[in-house]
Amino acid sequence: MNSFRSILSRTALGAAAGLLAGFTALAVAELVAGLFRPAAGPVTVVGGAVIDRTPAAVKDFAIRTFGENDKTVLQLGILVVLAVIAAGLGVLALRYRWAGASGFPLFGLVGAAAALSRPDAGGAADVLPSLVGAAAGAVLLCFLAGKAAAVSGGTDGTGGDGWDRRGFLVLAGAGVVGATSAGLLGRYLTGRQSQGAVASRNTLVLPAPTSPAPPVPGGTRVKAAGITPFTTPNKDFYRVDTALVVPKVDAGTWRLRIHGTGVSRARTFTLEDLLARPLIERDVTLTCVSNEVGGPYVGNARWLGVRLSDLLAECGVKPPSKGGAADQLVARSVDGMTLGSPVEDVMDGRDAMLAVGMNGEPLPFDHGFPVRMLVPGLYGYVSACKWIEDIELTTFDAYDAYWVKRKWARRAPIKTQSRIDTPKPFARPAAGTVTVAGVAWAQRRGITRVQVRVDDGLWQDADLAVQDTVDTWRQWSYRWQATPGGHNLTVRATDATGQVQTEQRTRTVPDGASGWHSVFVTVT
Ligand SMILES: Nc1nc2c(c(=O)[nH]1)N[C@H]1C(S)=C(S)[C@@H](COP(=O)(O)O)O[C@H]1N2
Ligand SMILES: [Mo]
Repeated sequence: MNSFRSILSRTALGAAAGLLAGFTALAVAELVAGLFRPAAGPVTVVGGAVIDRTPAAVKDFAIRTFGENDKTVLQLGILVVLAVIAAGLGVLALRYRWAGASGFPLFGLVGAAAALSRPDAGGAADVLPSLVGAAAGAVLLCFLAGKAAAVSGGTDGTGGDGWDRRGFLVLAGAGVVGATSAGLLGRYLTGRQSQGAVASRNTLVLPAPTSPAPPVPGGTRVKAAGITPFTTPNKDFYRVDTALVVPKVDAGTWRLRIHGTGVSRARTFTLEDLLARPLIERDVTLTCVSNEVGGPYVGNARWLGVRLSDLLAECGVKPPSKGGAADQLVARSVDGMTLGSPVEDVMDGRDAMLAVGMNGEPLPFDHGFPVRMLVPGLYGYVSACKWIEDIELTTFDAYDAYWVKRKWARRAPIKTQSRIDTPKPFARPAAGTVTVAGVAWAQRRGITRVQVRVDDGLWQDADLAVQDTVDTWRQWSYRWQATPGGHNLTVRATDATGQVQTEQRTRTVPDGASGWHSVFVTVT
């Protein structure tokens, strides 16, 4: 009898079998990944492949909407899609066992293709987790579908044959327990592989700089509640990258290769090599090209590192202005990311460095341990390669780096920007004196003036805090005599070349947002 209830319970049974098989597939894949290649778990590689293919506009939307949770949202989305598909395959498998189960290998192939398409793909180990996981899921689904078919074969859908029902439940229960242990074991193995890296970071002692940063001058910090601290603590420093699994690199086995066009003496450096060299320490404000006007993707830290131009000069590299053959330096990370910087900028005397320290400690893993690149004045995506392992000298004509292939500009100096940190949008301050304060930046040029405008009034000069260096942001404040009602506060900065921050609003794509930051408040 195909009563509605029996169809319903058959469907539920099939969906449960599919979900269990899907869960098992992922858990087994996790185990295989843990054994052979942690970065090749199916959700990680599919997520990575999605990120690689995300158009600039969608990426910006994701960053805008989900902020730094964008990666979690992506992975949850993938899991939900997989769950729905697995449940569907389970329902299908009750009727057409092989058709339903063969869906799994199909998705295994999708996972394997995604893995191979990742820039850091290395071969067989990359496809293994998806393929083995899918095979496990398919086999389990065949079994379960057989059992479930027998269970739901009863006349009224309640299952006439007690043994089969018990058999199904036992098998399903064993599946849950087995898959969960496999998944946990995989996670454990992945964690163990990074223990060497964690230990190498814990035991790393950073040498003192040969050229210390001058102390931050008195008066650099504005005293106003709600203003961004002048130095961004590491834990609060924004993070922008494509890595779903943060690379854990062992400092002991880390190498950096410098080679390519115009490199007369190609070399490979160990971390010890770098630490034995003179180290510079500098305050530098790093900015992301995806930062909207008023956005949070900017931070200032005290970095310790090796001067990059010295290293390049030793390898025989000359900037184009001195007859060098390469105009682009392509930095490559252990996860296959590529970032291209102008050789001229890197060698023009600014403090471009291979950084090993951030605010007095080794780089955090999130920020590129053991070594990252940093070029004052350039947006992160054209300069700040984290987990760097290779520097290739080439030309802009010959090679487009990762983001350039995705519609972002080849060259991207940081635009002059200013931001109101306090009051916050839609704040309700009391009438009287209200401190308006924030930060402004124009790395390499420096900030010479910040002005605030209330509604459509005249531009008023804000008080500038003391400038640390031209490579750092500068704090400012303005004492506003606030009158009751709704008001719009707007800020603009002028850099040391005399250029006033443009009012013209542009989007972040292709070379960074421009326009003025405004905040609406209601004075009570
Ligand atoms: N390996 C790697 N390096 C990278 C990126 C990345 O995705 N992968 N993102 C870049 C971008 S877009 C920026 S803005 C900076 C951000 O550095 P942070 O996360 O330490 O703030 O890192 C850069 N370096
Ligand atoms: Mo960025």
